[in-house]
This record gives sequence, structure tokens and C-alpha cells, in this order.
Amino acid sequence: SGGIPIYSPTSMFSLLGEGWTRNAWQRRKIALVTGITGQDGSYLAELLLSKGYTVHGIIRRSSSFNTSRLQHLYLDQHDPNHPRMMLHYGDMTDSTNLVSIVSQVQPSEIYNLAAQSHVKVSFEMSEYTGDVDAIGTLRLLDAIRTCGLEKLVKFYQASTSELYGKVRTIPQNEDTPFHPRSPYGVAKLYAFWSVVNYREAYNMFACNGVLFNHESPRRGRTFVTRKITRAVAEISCSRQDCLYMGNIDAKRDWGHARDYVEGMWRMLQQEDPEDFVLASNETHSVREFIEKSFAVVGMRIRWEGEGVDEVGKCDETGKVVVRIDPQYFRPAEVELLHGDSTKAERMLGWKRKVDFEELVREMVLADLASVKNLVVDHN
Ligand code: NDP
Ligand code: GDR
Repeated sequence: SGGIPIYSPTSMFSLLGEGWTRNAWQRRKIALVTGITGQDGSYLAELLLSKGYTVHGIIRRSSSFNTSRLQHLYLDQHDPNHPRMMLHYGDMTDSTNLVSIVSQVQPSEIYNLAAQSHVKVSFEMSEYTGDVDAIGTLRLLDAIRTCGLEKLVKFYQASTSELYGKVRTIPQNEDTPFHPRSPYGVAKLYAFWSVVNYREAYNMFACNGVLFNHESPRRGRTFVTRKITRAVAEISCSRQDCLYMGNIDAKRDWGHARDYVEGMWRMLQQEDPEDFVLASNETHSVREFIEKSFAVVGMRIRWEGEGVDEVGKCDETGKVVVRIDPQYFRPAEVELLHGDSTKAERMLGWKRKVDFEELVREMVLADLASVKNLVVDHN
């Protein structure tokens, strides 16, 4: 247009990956995992280590101990036999730190799992959730470019079924339109499209895994499944009287986290980057999760009343063990999620192994063992 030419700098680290092909870079098997201290991060680290990767994780500085889910993997770095896992202090809100870590680690694969991941909390901390989940993802994508690694690194983004939100079609797959219902969902939508955009603009190998809910004994205790299984264990040991719940008619497609991290890894082993849904292809209500959990400890639940006055009584004792508490309702709710992972099954050969019943049982039994002090709790 005849204006002053603008200088477009090349990356200060542009020599980092010079001379490498993507396949040769991959064979180095160096993974960087953000959110490694979380539920999925810990299962993914296990999987990658078992496959011979060197695993680098980003952890936040905390005044309390926050690596309990990794304890069994993290031996002393000075031990010559330690299992090739290294942790770096960092935060998704700190670009300089992200650039520094990416340039030091020079990863072949990056798994971006870090997030303020609680939907209800995102209504209370909407700006922070946007900063970490949306802009944080962009910061990490830009860190890869700043380091000149955009043609070499394979990038996985932890996208979510919360993108579907107010669903109009059942089941939901890669072609279903998005309509997020929370600041968390909206932030993850920004991240989803940033990944697509960087793939198209810079030819990056960047994938979105659109994962439906996945749980495990390592699930944070404020998510509904773990809140229920922990309470069932406590109630059955007479250490708690009642479980207070929000919307028990919400329906979710629940799988096991260990199965889902396998799918993340498979997405990055493809020749070309694509987005995939991972789901169990079933849907169950929170109410059903509660019933099944109590059944594991031999308690049958009978429902009485309506709305916030509804209670769940134990059939055998007549005691009220479930009550509704309005504080757990959300300003806008995702009522129903039901995934369709046909594409992942066909292209990745992925399928969930653990079904709903087994998942509930494993979680309740793990909490029972922990309540009875038989094993160390993971969080
Ligand atoms: P968790 O909440 O268990 O773990 C989140 C991780 O992110 C933790 O390691 C946490 O660190 C870290 N983190 C949070 N904020 C920051 C920050 N500002 N900077 C750096 N790290 C941060 O989540 P899950 O393991 O369940 O989920 C993993 C990812 O997958 C998340 O992005 C989540 O949104 C997404 N997802 C999860 C699904 C599920 O059903 N589990 C389904 C679909 C998507 P700390 O331990 O210090 O808190
Ligand atoms: P979700 O998980 O919002 O689906 O996000 P969560 O377990 O928090 O809620 C599932 C459903 O249960 C209802 N519910 C309650 N939820 C909580 N946490 N506590 C309660 O007491 C309660 N009572 C009823 C909720 O209203 C909701 O309908 C999870 C997170 O892991 C996200 O990071 C991820 O993206 C999605 O799953 C897929």
C-alpha cells in the first residue's frame, strides 16, 4: 500500500530446530506437559514414561505440597536410575517463563493440560479463567513460535465437551456446533480456535482433543463424581451424615482418565493433525451416579420430595443421606452431554476400556480404602 515497511523479526531462537525433520525430532521422545500435577497430567506422565519418553512438567509454586499425584513417579533427580521426569516452576500466565521452559526443554511433544478446570469456579473467577485457559494457551503456542519450533513440535490441546454446552443434537461429535455455557467453556472455545488457527496459519501440528468427562480415584474432590464417592465412603464408615448436591438431573458421558490420556498420545502419533472427540458414547445422570455409588457399599437410595426439597433416603435405615443445596447450582447449566467417538475409534484405534459401572466401583473402593486409612490419598 506504499506505507513504511514494517520489520518482521525472525525468532531469536530460530536455530534451535534447524536441520531437523519433524520425524527425526519426534524420535527424541521429549514431552512437555502443562498441568502435570492434575488428574490427567499424572496418568499421562505415567503413560509417557512407560513408552520411554523423557517427561518435563510445569508445576506452580504453592505454599502447600502439590505433587502428591506424581509422588510415585518422581524420584530424586540425583538418583542415576530416576525415571526421566523433571519438573519446572511455571505458570500459564507468565509468557517469559513459558518461552524459557520451551527453549530449555526443546520438546518433541507438548500436552497443554493446565487450566482452571472447574466450571462452577469459572463463574466466580471468570477473568482469571480466561487468562489461564484462553490466553494461556495462546501464550504457549506463541512460545513455540518464538523458539522457532513450530514446524517440529506436536501440540495437544485439552479441549472439552463443555464447548457443546447447550446441546441441540445427540450425540455430539466433531461436527456438532459449539454453544458454551460458562466462562470456562468460553475460554476453552478461544483456545480451541487458537489451535485451529495456528495449525492453518503456521502449518503447526496442533490438535484439539475434545474430551468428555473422565474421572478416576485421582479426580479432584470438588468434581461431582469424586465428591460423591468420597461422601459414600465417609457415610458408610459413619464419618459423615449427608451428601449435599446441586443439579442431580444433569447428565454426563463419563469415562476413565487412564483411557483418555492414551487417546491424547495417539492423536500426536498421527501423520497429520486433526481434532478428535473422546467419549464413552453413553450418558448417565448425576442421580444415577449417586445410586450406583451407594450400591457399591450395599446401600439402596429411595428418592422423596421435589426440587430443592428432594432427598435421598437409605432404604434400610430410613436415614436421609442426600440433600439438595442450591449453592451447588450454576448460573447456566450444561444439562446433557453424550459423545460420539466414532472418528477416534476409526482413525486412532482408540476405545474406552473401563465402563460406567467399573468406574464407579473403582472410585468408591479407592475412597473406602483411603477413608479406612489403608492407602495414602492422592489429593
Ligand atoms: P485438574 O484440575 O485436575 O488439573 C489442572 C492442572 O492445571 C493442575 O496441574 C493445575 O495445577 C494446573 N494449573 C491450573 N492453573 C494453572 C496455571 N495458571 N498455570 C499452570 N498450571 C495451572 O484437571 P484435569 O486433569 O481433570 O484436566 C486436564 C485438562 O483437561 C484441563 O485443561 C481440563 O480443563 C481439561 N479437560 C478435563 C476433562 C475431565 O473430565 N477431566 C474433560 C475435558 C477437558 P495445580 O495442581 O497447581 O492446581
Ligand atoms: P463438569 O464437571 O462441570 O461437567 O466439568 P463436574 O463434575 O463439576 O459437574 C458435573 C455435573 O454435576 C452437577 N452437579 C455438581 N457438580 C459439582 N461439582 N458439585 C456438586 O455438588 C454438584 N451437584 C450437581 C453439575 O451441575 C454438572 O452438571 C468437568 C471438568 O473436568 C471440566 O474441566 C471438563 O472440561 C468437563 O468436565 C468435561
